[in-house]
Amino acid sequence: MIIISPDTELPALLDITLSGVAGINSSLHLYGQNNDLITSSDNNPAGIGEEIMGIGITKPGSYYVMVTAKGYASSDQPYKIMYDLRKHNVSEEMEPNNNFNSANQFVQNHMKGRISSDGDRDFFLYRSGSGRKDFYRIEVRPPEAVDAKISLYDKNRNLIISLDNSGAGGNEVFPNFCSTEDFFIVISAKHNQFSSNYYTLSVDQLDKPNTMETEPNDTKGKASPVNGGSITGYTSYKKDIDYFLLEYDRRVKIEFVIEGVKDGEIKVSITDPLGYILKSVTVKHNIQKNLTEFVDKKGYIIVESIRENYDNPYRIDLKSGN
Ligand SMILES: [Ca+2]
Ligand SMILES: [Ca+2]
Ligand SMILES: [Ca+2]
Ligand SMILES: [Ca+2]
Repeated sequence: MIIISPDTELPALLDITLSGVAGINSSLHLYGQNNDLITSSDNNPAGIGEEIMGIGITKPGSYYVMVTAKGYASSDQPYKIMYDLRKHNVSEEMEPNNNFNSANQFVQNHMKGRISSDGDRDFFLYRSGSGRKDFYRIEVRPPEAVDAKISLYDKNRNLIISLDNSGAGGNEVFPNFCSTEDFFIVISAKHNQFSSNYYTLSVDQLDKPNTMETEPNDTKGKASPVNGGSITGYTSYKKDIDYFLLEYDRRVKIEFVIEGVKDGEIKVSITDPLGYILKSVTVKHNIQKNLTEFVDKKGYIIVESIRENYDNPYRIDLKSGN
């Protein structure tokens, strides 16, 4: 039993460690005030201990730890349980946070957490609510052993997109996520991948959103409008396609001045009003290429990602002639 006294500064985080016993496959459980199970840990094979990390304690009182062994195995070798109650830092996850209702709220622009067991999912709520289009770079940097995945949900809990572009230890990035309202970020990992090391999750607002594409814009129907004489976009994920809508009141000759993606490669096409490609150019790296085409009142610019780079944008300036 762990007693949390009323003088303890709360919320706090509780870590519990169970030592291993040779030949025993143990599991560790934490129960709360009314004998309700808060969480369990059964990650490791026989002979290796278990850990329960970063459980949020918000109320004083009695908490119970239970240790069980699988099958009928027994041993006269003793085990040890250690626990530590530490101050909660607002930028650390608080378990359990395994569903929308228990999502941890972002206070600063970064969070750290752990995929602490097989199937652990960490829900975070980012409060935006400005009502206008804001753009964010969202990035998770996992520890070496973990192949992380980011899933983004709108405030009504509908999935917007899942990103799983890199392998174990690799960052997952959405360079220009657009939202006008609160959104959820869920961090998870591939089956059987967990670690007692932290990942970090950051959400940084981009400064210059006025010419930025609005994802998702991967089809004609979701094309981003072209505001003014230039557009900016990213190869936002693997095999990303970006559509931009061109609209004029007459047939116009346009020179498209394209600056490619540094350390990336894109294919830029101009289409007729129905979306059939008239002209294409491939742009490697951030070199500049020009394309001139007539747009008969309506057309599309299509930017296809050939080699993604999540750090650098492309830019296209439109110069209309006669
Ligand atoms: Ca976690
Ligand atoms: Ca979790
Ligand atoms: Ca894009
Ligand atoms: Ca796109």
